[in-house]
Amino acid sequence: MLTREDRGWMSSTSRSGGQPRPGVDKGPIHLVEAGLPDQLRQLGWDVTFDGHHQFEEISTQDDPPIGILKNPRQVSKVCEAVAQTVAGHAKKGQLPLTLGGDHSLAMGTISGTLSQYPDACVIWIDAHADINTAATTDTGNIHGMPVSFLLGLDESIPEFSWVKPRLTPQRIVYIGLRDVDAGEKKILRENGIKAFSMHEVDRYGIGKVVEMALDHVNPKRDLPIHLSFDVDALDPSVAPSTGTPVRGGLTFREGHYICEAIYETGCLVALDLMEVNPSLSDADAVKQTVAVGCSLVRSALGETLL
Ligand code: Z70
Ligand code: MN
Ligand code: MN
Ligand code: MN
Repeated sequence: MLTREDRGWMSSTSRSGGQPRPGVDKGPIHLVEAGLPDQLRQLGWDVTFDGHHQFEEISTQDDPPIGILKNPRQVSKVCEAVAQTVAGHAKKGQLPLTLGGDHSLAMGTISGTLSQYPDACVIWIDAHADINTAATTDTGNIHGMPVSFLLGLDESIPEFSWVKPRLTPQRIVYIGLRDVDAGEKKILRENGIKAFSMHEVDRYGIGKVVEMALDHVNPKRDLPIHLSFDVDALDPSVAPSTGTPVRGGLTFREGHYICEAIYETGCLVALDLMEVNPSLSDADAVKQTVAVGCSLVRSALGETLL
């Protein structure tokens, strides 16, 4: 497992085709300009920042909807490129940190992680389950669908056939859910996928929830962990600058506790921070959201309170 002496690798993916609101592609630039690379160096990480991947060679033109799925070819190609990049860095023993961008990118990051660590488990922190299929999506926004492609639940779209379903329903767990579509609830139930909604966070407290989540996907605490954190899991009062804020979310400390507890396992091999959208609110809200985003990443990479 990685320690602080290992090299960290940071990348940002400035793409937003998986959702309709402009600006989420600018999230990473703000996180980096706020000083995240140096903050991680101060924690002892040897950070290599790859630069802001724009994937300019991947066109946003000539990409008509498939069914109601928006920008399907563009999203697929960007994710495939991200998967190769993440896999390449993981192969070298680096810990890939991917800043989004919208959450469809997790198809790429998690595929990349699984190619190097086939037994990895995924901890998905989000207000949403992002598990719609082409048959269940109401919006056609692919950022609401990455988990279904990762699990191989939707094989109807050839553009996403490169996503080899190496993730199994027992190897993913959710924390923070509170805005789940009816079709998604059915998919979660039918596949026996474990999810801790805000209801469970209220009932048990975040400490117990993280312990139960880890007991489910990683009972012996010996499997590699990919943490995929959608900033909209946090309450909008904590992280306002995101495309789909949903009230009743995680507090500042609950979000940080999750990151700290996962770091403490020593099993973290890859990290995503997604859906920071600086264009959706005033400057103070952006500053607050970016600061929280940086601080979540620091917590997941070993910052302690004492
Ligand atoms: C809805 C859909 C979603 C993030 C919104 C919303 C999905 N279930 N995900 N914001 N991050 O469009 O499928
Ligand atoms: Mn690189
Ligand atoms: Mn999400
Ligand atoms: Mn979300």
